[in-house]
Amino acid sequence: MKKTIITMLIALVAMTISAETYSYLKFTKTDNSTVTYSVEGLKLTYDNTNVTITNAEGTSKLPLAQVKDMEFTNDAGSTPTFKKGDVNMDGEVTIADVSALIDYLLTGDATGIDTAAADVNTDQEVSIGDVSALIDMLLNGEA
Ligand SMILES: [Ca+2]
Ligand SMILES: [Ca+2]
Repeated sequence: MKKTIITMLIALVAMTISAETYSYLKFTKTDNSTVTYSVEGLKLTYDNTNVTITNAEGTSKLPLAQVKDMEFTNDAGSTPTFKKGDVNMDGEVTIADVSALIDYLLTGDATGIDTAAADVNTDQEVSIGDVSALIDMLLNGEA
């Protein structure tokens, strides 16, 4: 039921994007953290699992189950905590993120997982390929 409401909410926002005069689209997650996206070039798509946010800065995904609210705003708010490869959202990319990513792939449990950050090779899906990409990041000192 909740998912249906969120889906309708997103559909509504997607329809009204062309009429907006705001600079940012802010998502509030179920843990009350927020992510803010510039509306420049903004495009929203969604499926049963994720909402995909594309704008001039790139593409991110949010699990629908984590979306509590979304609104347009002119306030950039807190800097998004998104960091590629920081799967467990502790602010740094370490071997623990490889472990968290593998756990997520095995269990499908996204609790405590940033699935946008987990798409390390940015092919729009979280898969075993991202484990390799994440390990490469760590080995190459790019983390
Ligand atoms: Ca981490
Ligand atoms: Ca990927």
